[in-house]
Amino acid sequence: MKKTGAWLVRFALEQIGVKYTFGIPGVHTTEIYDELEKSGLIQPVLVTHEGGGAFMADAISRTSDQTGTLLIVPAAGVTHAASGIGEAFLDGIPMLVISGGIHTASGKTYQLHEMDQHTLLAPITKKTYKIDTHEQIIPAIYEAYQIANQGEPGPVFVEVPVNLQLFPGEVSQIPEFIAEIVEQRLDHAAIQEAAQMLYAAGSPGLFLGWGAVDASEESISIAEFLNAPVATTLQGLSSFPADNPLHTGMSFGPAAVPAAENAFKNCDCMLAVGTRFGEIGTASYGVNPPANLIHIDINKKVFNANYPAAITIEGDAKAVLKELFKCLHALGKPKPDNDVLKTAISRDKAAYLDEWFRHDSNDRVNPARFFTELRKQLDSDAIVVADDGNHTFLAAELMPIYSPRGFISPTDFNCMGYCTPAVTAAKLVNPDKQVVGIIGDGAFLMTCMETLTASSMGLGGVYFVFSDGELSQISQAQEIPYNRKTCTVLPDIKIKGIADATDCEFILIEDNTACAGGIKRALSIAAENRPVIVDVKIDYSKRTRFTKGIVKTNLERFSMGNKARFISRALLRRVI
Ligand SMILES: Cc1ncc(C[n+]2csc(CCOP(=O)(O)OP(=O)(O)O)c2C)c(N)n1
Ligand SMILES: [Mg+2]
Repeated sequence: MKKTGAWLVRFALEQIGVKYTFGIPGVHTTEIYDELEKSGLIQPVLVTHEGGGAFMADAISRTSDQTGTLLIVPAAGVTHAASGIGEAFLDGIPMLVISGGIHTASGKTYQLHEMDQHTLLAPITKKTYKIDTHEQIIPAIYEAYQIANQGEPGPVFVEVPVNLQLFPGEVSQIPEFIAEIVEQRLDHAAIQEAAQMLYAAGSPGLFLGWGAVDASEESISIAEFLNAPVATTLQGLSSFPADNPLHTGMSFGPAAVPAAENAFKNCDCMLAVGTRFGEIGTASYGVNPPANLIHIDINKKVFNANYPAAITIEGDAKAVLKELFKCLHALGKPKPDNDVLKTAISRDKAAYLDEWFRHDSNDRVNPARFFTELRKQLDSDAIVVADDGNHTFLAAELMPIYSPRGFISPTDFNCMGYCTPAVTAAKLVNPDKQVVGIIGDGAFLMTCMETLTASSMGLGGVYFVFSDGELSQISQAQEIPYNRKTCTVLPDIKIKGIADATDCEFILIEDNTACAGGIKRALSIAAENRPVIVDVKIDYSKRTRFTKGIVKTNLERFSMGNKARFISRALLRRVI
């Protein structure tokens, strides 16, 4: 039978359950876009920039069971989208990237949008496909979808040349999609050994990354059985509920919140799940896990990469932890819960919060007051999205997260501009949940136009812009060594003007007294499906534990000579 390539793409995307595609059409994709217009199952979403589109596809994958999908033009669309594809790749997020391709039978070169997209995308995708025939389209898309979701998830790219899309070609069959079930083989001996090591430990602890996000029930059972404290990475913040008394907070080393730092001081056996011990997750490799490190991950490449592990277990976190809990149970009674640990955790958390409350924010919004009020008003299953900057670490330290996948942020690729599009997309696939973004003013400038996508689609996300007038995470890092802020002070921005331009509601929160009312109004407007941009005049004069911790860790690592050079330059600049 004969089918156009565009029809085959649509059929395949419908089969794998794609509900939305993100992108901007061009001459190399209009045929597919026209097909999607006919689809009752897929809605193509027009974005304002493919970079935003890629962050939107990423957020779909992080906050729903769908695989975020891009439909973009070759070259210019792909390079724009590359930031979001890179973020998904380094953060282990499934994504399907479909682009058009240049005409493969015209006999011409120097075509519009002609470039080798595969070489560009190879380092930030799990696999790329260049389609040559109509027959390949459906199987390639099915395979791309499976690869994106199997093992450690990530983006997969498929290029469909425009001539195949436009013109009918012969296909021998139109196969339906049948998901391939990959049989899990668990390493029972290693799991048994891990259970014994944990059970014998005097002070075990859990460290959870994003890879453990769908295994929080199992993590809770194990933590409670062992009466062990639980810390998370930044990306894994939602892997363990912050209202569980064993939850300590982000990280466990010198850049950790005090509850975690103290609870892990004597940790003699660590169960690390779904984390690569990457630079952000370890606060610049400032953590010091015990020799008895048990590392569980779906990707065996992460084992022993940065920290040696005593036991490594390759596999899906949920399946391995289920089995581990069974083994622990078989070893004996749960460890006694004498409340000492839990009391210390809650005392440390309260003291840290109090330290923030007592900080004088000088007529601006105190971050702890803001997040405490936000937590009070949000539902427990609300989704909090962060961007990358000082605001991210403030959120991580001061905003308790209660539900799995209830916090997402661009972590290892660390790409600013993530939050605004991600809020829009997370709201699209979670219409019944509150979705709020915490966005630095610098990051907001990069992708704020995706609030237009929200207003045009009637999506009530709340965009809290932390207006401090600086690229603060960097300007803070410049302060001591350079004593000047080269290129990190932002020009004056009228956030309200952006809200007007994109047809969003606007709220100003100028000081602590405006927090409760401003947040309440924002959430109630959003509940009516109207996006709201909130200009929060935040106070950044108090540093996070994370920032203080990484500065210390990095400085300590400098050689004596370099330390002296940096310190003398800093002193000299202060004198001059
Ligand atoms: C695309 C990109 N460019 C630059 C950086 C470097 N960077 C990391 S955090 C940061 C500051 C972000 O400023 P803002 O969005 O205002 O957040 P704040 O730190 O002030 O909360 C910068 C410039 C980055 N991570 N990503
Ligand atoms: Mg800022």
